[in-house]
Amino acid sequence: MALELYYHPLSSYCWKALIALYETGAEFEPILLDLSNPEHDALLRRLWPPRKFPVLRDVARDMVVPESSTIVEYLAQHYPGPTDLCLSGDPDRARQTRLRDRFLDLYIHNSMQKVSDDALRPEGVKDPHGVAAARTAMRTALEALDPQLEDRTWMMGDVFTLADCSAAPALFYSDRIIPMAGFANISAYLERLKARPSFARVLKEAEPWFQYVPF
Ligand SMILES: N[C@@H](CCC(=O)N[C@@H](CS)C(=O)NCC(=O)O)C(=O)O
Repeated sequence: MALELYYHPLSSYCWKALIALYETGAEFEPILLDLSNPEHDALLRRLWPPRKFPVLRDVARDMVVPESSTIVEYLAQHYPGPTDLCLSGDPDRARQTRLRDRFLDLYIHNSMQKVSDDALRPEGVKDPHGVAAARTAMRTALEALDPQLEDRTWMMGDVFTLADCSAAPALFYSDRIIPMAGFANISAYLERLKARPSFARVLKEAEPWFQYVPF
């Protein structure tokens, strides 16, 4: 198989890569990493020293591609499917897509991660100030995002893009922290995302693992 995805089925950033893989229809071998296993831990460190997944390995092109946004861009460039995920034919729209991707990752997804990571910390080493700041950042970002979605199906309008690959996991898990029911447009958008076949498949495959979500 040309492509290998190093991932975990509960990892929100891995979902972003999986959605893009299912959108493009690129064939790949999923390689599940359990980071409590020292061999898997060492393998991920060798692939990408920051030891974060997802990592895509393109055996055919001898390339290791880390970072979820870069993976989506790589797939759009080298394994494109029916959906133009990065709108690369229109530089202005491509930049706006990337800006939305950055906004979702930096202010919603990473804030959600901060809260969920803290839930895994033992008593005595928790970080309540960091968690409060993350919740504030998340709420501020959601309040800014909600009106933008008023009259559009997807983040960039009618076309499903990188920004939607980013939004799906970020909003799905954030809903457990700040209910999206408080944001009418985001809430309706999240339902559209869940019904999108690529994301519905990711969720179905993650189902057996949901019991391990710590928050
Ligand atoms: N900026 C990275 C973030 C990746 C990331 O945070 N991955 C998490 C899982 S969602 C991870 O590898 N966690 C393992 C750990 O930190 O132990 C990306 O976009 O891929």
